Amino acid sequence: MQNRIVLITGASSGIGASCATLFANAGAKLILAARRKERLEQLSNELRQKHACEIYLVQLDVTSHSSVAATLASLPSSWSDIDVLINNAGLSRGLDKIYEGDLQNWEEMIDTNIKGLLYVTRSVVPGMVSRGKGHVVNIGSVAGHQTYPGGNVYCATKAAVKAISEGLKQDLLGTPVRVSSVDPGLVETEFSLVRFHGDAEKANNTYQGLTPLTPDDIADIILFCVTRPAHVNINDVLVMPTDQAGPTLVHRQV
Ligand code: NDP
Ligand code: 8X3
Repeated sequence: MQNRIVLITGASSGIGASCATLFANAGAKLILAARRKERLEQLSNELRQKHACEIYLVQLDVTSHSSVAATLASLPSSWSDIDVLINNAGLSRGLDKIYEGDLQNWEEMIDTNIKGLLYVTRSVVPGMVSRGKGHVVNIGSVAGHQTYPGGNVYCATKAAVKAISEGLKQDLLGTPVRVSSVDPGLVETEFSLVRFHGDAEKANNTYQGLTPLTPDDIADIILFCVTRPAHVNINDVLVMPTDQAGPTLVHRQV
């Protein structure tokens, strides 16, 4: 990864922040994107001290097509040739039945997980094609493989990510640009806190009595995917905790 330029969306927390740490350790140059700039600044200060790595921060809301297009088009020339795009920014909101669902929650999930991922991809991939190198890693989910009760719209967004990863791979056939989807089960991050709008008790219950994956586990898999030889494309990795066998099939110690 030495001197490779890696753009990570949603780098202010969880899986994205772990990717920043592991890729910095591997010698990459990092473009870190998220809405919470102060979080990115704190992370980049820590990484610069530990790894002396080069980091470029962008405050970015992936749901805004105009901001995504303008921000990525105006990267300094020394940062514009992105080698690896990690489309990680995403969220879930609520666990309501569809017929009782909150439209604002739906809009936010669809705008972030599907449209945001598409906007960033649309801005970055043409450069990869014209330079003849690049790797896109989309963060899907077990939720994109199997729908669970209350997951409805979130699961639909991750099923869309699965379809987009497959479609992008097909569209890039004949170019050297690679596409991988990394699809985790339960990972302990701020994900559940966001899903339950800051209700820490509900969020903690998600991981009660089991050993969840850590964000570093996922970052490690992403790093593995992008460091295979150029002729190897890992299409999809479905990864769960040992204590999980499906979205709702979980072993908890009581
Ligand atoms: P976190 O809540 O810890 O991190 C989510 C990240 O996404 C934050 O950095 C947040 O940054 C960013 N983000 C959210 N909305 C936007 C936006 N509009 N624009 C830019 N960045 C945004 O959760 P995770 O690390 O767990 O989630 C990362 C990805 O992993 C998501 O796509 C999620 O769906 C997926 N995933 C998570 C699993 C889990 O169990 N945790 C399992 C399977 C998949 P900020 O708020 O600063 O903008
Ligand atoms: C996150 C995993 O099972 O909570 O995508 O939806 S799950």
